[in-house]
Amino acid sequence: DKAWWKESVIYQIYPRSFCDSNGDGIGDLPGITSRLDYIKELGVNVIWLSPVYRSPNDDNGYDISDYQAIMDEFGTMADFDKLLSEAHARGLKIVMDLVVNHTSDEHPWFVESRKSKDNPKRDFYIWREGKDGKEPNNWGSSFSGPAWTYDDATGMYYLHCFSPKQPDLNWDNPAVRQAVFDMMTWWCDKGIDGFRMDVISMISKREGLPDMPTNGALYASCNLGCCNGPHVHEYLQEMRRKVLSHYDLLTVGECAGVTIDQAKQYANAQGTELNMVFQFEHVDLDGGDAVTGKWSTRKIDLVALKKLLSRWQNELDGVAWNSLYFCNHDQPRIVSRLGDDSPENREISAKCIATCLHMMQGTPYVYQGEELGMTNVPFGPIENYRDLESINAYRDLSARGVMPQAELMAAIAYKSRDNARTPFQWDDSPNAGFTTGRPWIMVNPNYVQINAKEQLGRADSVFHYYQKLIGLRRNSPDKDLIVYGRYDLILPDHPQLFAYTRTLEGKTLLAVCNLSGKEAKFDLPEELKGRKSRLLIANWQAAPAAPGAMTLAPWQAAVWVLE
Ligand code: GLO
Repeated sequence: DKAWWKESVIYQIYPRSFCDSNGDGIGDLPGITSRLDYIKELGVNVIWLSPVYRSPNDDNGYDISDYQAIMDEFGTMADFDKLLSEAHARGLKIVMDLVVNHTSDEHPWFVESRKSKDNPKRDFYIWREGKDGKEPNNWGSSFSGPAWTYDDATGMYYLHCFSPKQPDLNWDNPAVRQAVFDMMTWWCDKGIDGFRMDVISMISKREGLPDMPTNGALYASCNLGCCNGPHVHEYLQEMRRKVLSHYDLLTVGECAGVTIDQAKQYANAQGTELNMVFQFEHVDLDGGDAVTGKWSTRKIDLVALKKLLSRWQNELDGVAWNSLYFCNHDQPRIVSRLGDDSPENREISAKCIATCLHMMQGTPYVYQGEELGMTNVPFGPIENYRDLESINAYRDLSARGVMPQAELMAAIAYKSRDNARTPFQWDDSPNAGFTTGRPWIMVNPNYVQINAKEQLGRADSVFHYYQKLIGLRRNSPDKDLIVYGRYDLILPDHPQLFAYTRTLEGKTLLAVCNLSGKEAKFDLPEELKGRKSRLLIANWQAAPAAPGAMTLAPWQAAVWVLE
């Protein structure tokens, strides 16, 4: 079935780093409002805002102390209402981040909960007695250390899958679910257009909170005890009935640990839960082992990536719906990760990666700066990082001597979430035009070369290439083919080319992307020969009007339509 959220392209904003209007070095809501025309020009129709709620900022707003107030540094509720109406006036929808696996420890619910064992809010969180003077089980936090913190007031431990300042809510308590649903309803009544649900696959913990395998690490990953737990689908169906079904929303669940089979349920075409999920398998392809976790400089294997994404494409077709993403506020920059961020190849490889992703079936997400080919950041010493995941990993892994120091720093430089969080590069003025003050995190020094102003003024920029890709999907004669066409991988074992077709009602789209720094030979498969063809988009001038036997230069990508 057709749906507007299947035909959308989403632009993710990390408000802290997008645009600062008042010179305090921190991005804010009026800053975003002042840049809506830029977003409109890119051609997307939806904005996803990372959290803008009141927060002590232990995890940059993913630790919320008041769901119905705006973070002081970002402005006021009046600023939010203005942003919403200005966006709507431009035909842009606003999707909010919904962070309800946990709250801040400064949320009034937790402030009450920790006071006494019989406090009415006690069961809003997950409290347990210690075991033999230690934590109640062996689960570890995603941000290093144990997933439990001892609280003096009552002599018990509370569970936190993330930082100790992010206590997990107890979703088994119907009062918690109702409180969350009421809050969501309040936002929906304000007129927002959807929710991106933070780690929503983790809300239902395994019965009895049992020890889980550590696989040689200090703690068992809390994902094992929390992801896709026994009641998660039941709770999401309840959310659908009580809230989501009353509005016309885009919903996407961030689903750590989700498999294809589970995604078929979360994002089922009957619409009983969510529209789509963010899966992690493809961004986990360059991880380390159970001990080092994500901290590794290993490169993504292209053949593995192709097979994996193709499986998601084929298996969800008709029964669920895919999201398409390489970048977000938790991922390093894709041009540095999968492409080549050297001055010679940065733009062409960024365009090649974009082509490959945007011509697939699913709803594409563009993360701020991705459309400029923004790169990873030469942070240098650990003092220049701001992200608690990176800082904790540095402390923990170096104290335990898990890897040589140089290797650890290289892995953090390559994988840190801060790579995505440096200020948006607006122009080549000081601080990249992001702020007139001192930015809360360093600016990537390459802003002098890589910035929006320069790219808006140049026809062959990465920005204009994204604009074209988005335009093809949003409003072109080939729109339905791009949005709904069936996906088939070709040349599955080719080590350089990511090539596939999309088919709908006798039309075939062919995408050929040389995701490598070497020339690659391509020949048209027999079954596609002899058809009338036209070039849809390519990242080099002399791309042929019809695909045939050819040699693609490094990072070349092109898309044709065969009728
Ligand atoms: C990814 C989130 C991340 C938050 C975490 C805790 O997992 O997007 O940024 O730090 O979920 O809320």
